[in-house]
Amino acid sequence: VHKRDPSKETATEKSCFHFLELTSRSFSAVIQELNPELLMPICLFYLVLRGLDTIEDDMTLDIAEKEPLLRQFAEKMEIDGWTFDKNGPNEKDRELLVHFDDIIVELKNTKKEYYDIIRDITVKMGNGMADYALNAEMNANGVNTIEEYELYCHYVAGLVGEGLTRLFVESNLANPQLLVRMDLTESMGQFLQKTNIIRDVHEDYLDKRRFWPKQIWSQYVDKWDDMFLPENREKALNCSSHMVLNALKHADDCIFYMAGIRDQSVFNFVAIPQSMAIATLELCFRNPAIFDSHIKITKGDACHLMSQSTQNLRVVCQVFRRYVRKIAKKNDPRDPNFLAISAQCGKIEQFIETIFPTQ
Ligand code: PS7
Ligand code: MN
Ligand code: MN
Ligand code: MN
Ligand code: MN
Ligand code: MN
Repeated sequence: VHKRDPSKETATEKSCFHFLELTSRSFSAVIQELNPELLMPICLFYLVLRGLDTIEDDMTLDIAEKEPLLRQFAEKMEIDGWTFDKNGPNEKDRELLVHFDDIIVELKNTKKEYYDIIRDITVKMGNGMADYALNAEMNANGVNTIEEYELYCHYVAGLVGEGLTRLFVESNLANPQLLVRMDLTESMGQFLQKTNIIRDVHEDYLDKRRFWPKQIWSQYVDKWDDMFLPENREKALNCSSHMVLNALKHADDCIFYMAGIRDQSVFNFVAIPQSMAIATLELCFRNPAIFDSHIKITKGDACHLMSQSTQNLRVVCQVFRRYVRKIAKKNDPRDPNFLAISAQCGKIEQFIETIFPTQ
């Protein structure tokens, strides 16, 4: 197991790890245990994207300022001493942007091969976020079609996966074949982001943001606000099942992707968030609490998932199977999505069975 060595770290490296711990819920620990070759590049990749997301999430920032900042973020991160401390952002992670000069120092010490990947993804994500922020501002109604929903998830998570896979292959820690199966990488990001969007529906509603596509929710309610009325709980739950079903279609690909990882520290890094996601999806499934609070898996469950996701693919598949079975058990025959969910759960179980037959 790899360990950081703080006695060999520069002041700006220490600062980067400080902001990593400050801003990440689950990523901080796994990043710090990464193979030394990728430790700093992925820490910086995380901090750059966290900076971008802090700007995207700041709903008090005027769109006239937000849009160009998102589009030009990759240029800002090349300017020595650049920070964002004038009058914002108002997000909880603003400290990171106030001290962004430290991240810039370390970005300049990064191997060109890695830096170019980080920069390329930052350009694409910043422009994608800007497009969606502008659209939400102009139409005041968020995402319409499933295609738009998945394109948003591509910008904020599929692209993260692309950058990470390129870093893993560049450093020889993953099978280069993963580069010709970018659809698998895309699924890794889509699965995490869709789970986040399902779980955060209430928090996003309070921020006047909507990521659930109209194409799906309009099958259950007439107006988005109606989703949150207590008298519509049954309709809202059926709608959330539809969203969970849509997320579950990525599960097979995620398992297949993880089979292509060669390094144990990289395996842990990719598997932990995926296990947390399937557990979170199960927690959200047919859970009315998502419509009025912020729900999270328990510390105990998270601990258990961590230890299981740091072994091997067989154990991670057992985790997936356990949660898929819990979803199948909770599935309600009165839900219009019942049959499709039942079939999808069966499909995932079958897929796991073909990789690891039970006898
Ligand atoms: C570079 C490790 C492993 C092939 C900050 C990890 C927001 C779910 O939506 O703020 O604002 O509520 O809770 C992580 C694929 C990305 C996708 C993405 C960068 C996995 C900025 C994580 C993480 C690809 C854009 C949660 C996607 O943030 O979300 C590194 C392979 C950041 C991964 C955002 C979302 C992360 C997320 P929201 P959160
Ligand atoms: Mn965001
Ligand atoms: Mn965010
Ligand atoms: Mn500073
Ligand atoms: Mn969210
Ligand atoms: Mn959240």
